[in-house]
This record gives sequence, C-alpha cells and structure tokens, in this order.
Amino acid sequence: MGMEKITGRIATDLEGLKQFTATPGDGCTRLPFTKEARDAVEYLKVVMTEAGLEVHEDAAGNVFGIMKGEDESAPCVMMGSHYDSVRNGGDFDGIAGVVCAIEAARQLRERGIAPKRNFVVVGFCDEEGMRFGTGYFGSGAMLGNRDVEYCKKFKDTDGISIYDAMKGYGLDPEKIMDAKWPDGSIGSFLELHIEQGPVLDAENIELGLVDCIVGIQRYMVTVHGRADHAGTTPMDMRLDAVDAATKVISKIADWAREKADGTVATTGYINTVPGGMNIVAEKVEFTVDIRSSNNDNINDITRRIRAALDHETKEMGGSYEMDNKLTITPVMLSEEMLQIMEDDCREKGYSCKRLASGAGHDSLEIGQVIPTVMLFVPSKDGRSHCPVEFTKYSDFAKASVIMTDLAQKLLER
Ligand code: HGY
Ligand code: MN
Ligand code: MN
Repeated sequence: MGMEKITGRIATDLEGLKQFTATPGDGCTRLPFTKEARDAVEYLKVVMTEAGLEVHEDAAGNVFGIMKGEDESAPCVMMGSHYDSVRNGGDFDGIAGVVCAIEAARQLRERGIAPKRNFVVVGFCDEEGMRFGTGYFGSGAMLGNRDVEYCKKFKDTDGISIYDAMKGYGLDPEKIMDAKWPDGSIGSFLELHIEQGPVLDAENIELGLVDCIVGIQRYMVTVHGRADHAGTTPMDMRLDAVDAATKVISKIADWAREKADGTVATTGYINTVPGGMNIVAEKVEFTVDIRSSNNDNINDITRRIRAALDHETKEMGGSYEMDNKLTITPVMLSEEMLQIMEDDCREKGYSCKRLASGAGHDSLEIGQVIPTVMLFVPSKDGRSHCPVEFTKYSDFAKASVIMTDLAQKLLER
C-alpha cells in the first residue's frame, strides 16, 4: 500500500476527530466521561468497523476493535493509545496512536496475513488523569488495577467522583472489575505516540525507539490557614496559607534541577480559597507532578516537600494534607521488540534513535506487567499539551508501517 494512501487515511481520521472538543478553536479538550468522549468513541467505532474489526466498549469506557486470529485463546497482540486529552491540548496526543492502530489493522488485512492470534486495537478512556488528577484509568482498569473504591475516592474540581461521572456517562461503576482482562491474555502491547518533547525534531530524526518511560508521583497538597481581613490583621497574627504554601512551592523546581539527570517537578495547578484580594487565604490547594527515570529521586523530592510543609505549616500555625493521586515506577520497554523495529528502520532507511520518554503513557502502566514497546514521531518544536502541538501526517504513516511490520511478526509466531 502506497505511503500517500496511508497518509491520507490517517489524515482523514485525525481531521474527523478534531471536532470532538469542548473548546473549539482553543485546542482539544476531551475529558473522560463527557459528551466529547462519547462522540469520539462513536466515531472510532465506525472507523474500526469499516476496517473490519469487531468492536466493543468495556465497563471502564475503553473501546476495542478485534481482528480474530487462528487461535483466539492465544495471548493477543494489542496496539493503541488513549482518546482523552488534557484541557486545551493538541490534536495528536493519544488519539493519533489509536488512529494508527486502526491503520495497522487495515495494512495487516491488505497484506493478507493470517494472524495466529488476535490483533486488538484499543482506545483508552482516561490516560491523562486531567479531570480527576489521577492517570492511566482505562489501561489500569484493563489490568484489574482500578476498583469501585478507587472510583469513589477520586473527584474532579466540581466534586464529581469517577463513580458518578461513569454513571452519568451510562456505565455501571459497580462493574468496573469486568474491564479486567484475564492474566496472560495480552501477549504484547504496542503504542505509537508523538514524542511531546524536542529531541527528534531538533536532531531531524524520523522515529524514536522508546527504551524507558519515567516513573511519576502526583499529589494534591492542601494547606490550611485562616481567613482574615487583609487590612486589619497584623502580619504576626496571620495564618496565611498562601505565604506558607508558596515558601514550599518555590523550592520544588530547584530540588528537581539539583538532580541534574532529567528529573522534573511541576506545580501545574494552584487554587486559593476564598480567593479574594482583600482576604488572607484560608486554604491553598496545589498539585505536584514529579518524574524521573531514577525512582529514588522521586522519593527524595516527595520527602523534601513533606518536610518543608511540616516546617512552614508549623511556623504558620496551620496544617496540611498531601494526598497521593498517582505513584508509578519507571519502566524499561521490550528490548526484543525495540531491536525488531530498529532493524526495520535501518532496512527502510528511516533515521531513528533510542530515547527515554519524559511523558507518561498507557504503556507506563501496561509495561509494568506485559512486554511493551513505544514508537515516537517528532513533535514540531517539541511542543505538546497545547493547541500548537503538531506532527506531519506523513510521519505517522512511516511509523504505522514500522509498527505494522512488528505486529505482523508477532502475529505470525
Ligand atoms: O502527563 C503525561 O505525561 C502524559 O501526557 N499523560
Ligand atoms: Mn499521551
Ligand atoms: Mn498527554
């Protein structure tokens, strides 16, 4: 199949999916268990069906398309990514991996291969954790790592739990464990994804072979002070939550810089309550997202944040909570599958390099227990999680051929 045709099919699907956003004209906002998610899933179901796949949606809101193999009981080859997005994100993060997995199914069919095992395309419902502050909900549910208690525990900023959001979306959260696949039923997981960083674009390299994905810890920190009049309350009588919280926040980035090994730490969300310019803040909520390929670094920064909060809230006379939203260790990806793709790139004359992923992915949770591999395509200027996120459709086409070659090898074993 010519590259033009493959590029055209990927472009058609990604252009078609762009419409499913809550912020048209200002990036892609497709949060889990929303109208935009529902519309995107229905679109994906049509495209999967047209590609000859047997489609179903599971108890968590993940959507699957299955190409049956000779032995349906053999561990399947699964390929895909997530269909949710961050707020005001780009048009490629996650969803391009789902579209390229459907494209791989088309190419496998056009090659007329007789798969010995099922080839399963998947679109996961909530990789970002943008709405509930968590992460990898869909892939975690597929592995049996998300239960009813988890669904009730985590809430969005409107106080809606995953549990209630699922009910509003038409799912039964009491059945979340039905989403678990039997142990051993998934033989390998392949994920094609944009790099979301600057390396491939800056070095003009066509494809990225991901050998490691960083570990991540995420927290929601709440610092409690006391609301007071901003004009009449003397400085030494205040329990100023902003003063205490910012003394901690201002240190976090430097603690990551000191590691000097790619470790990163981000405070992406800060909220003051009641949030009036003439009121001493009663409460401050802020998030922390810490990532490193060295788990000890993550634990060290977490420890330092907790110690600083102990000190500053004691000084202020207030208190704090540091609620863990996600803890996941770094993962090394499949050397065997990386080698197969590396040899294929060399044979086809595609430039490629091995690199670690600073972004988390469904592969991060899946790769903890199943042989997994990721293939990156360049992100223009390294930008992502913003409306200017861009990758050429022809780059996706090249990557889809390499991943289809890998899938074919695995399916013919
Ligand atoms: O946050 C991340 O790294 C990914 O985009 N979910
Ligand atoms: Mn992603
Ligand atoms: Mn993302």
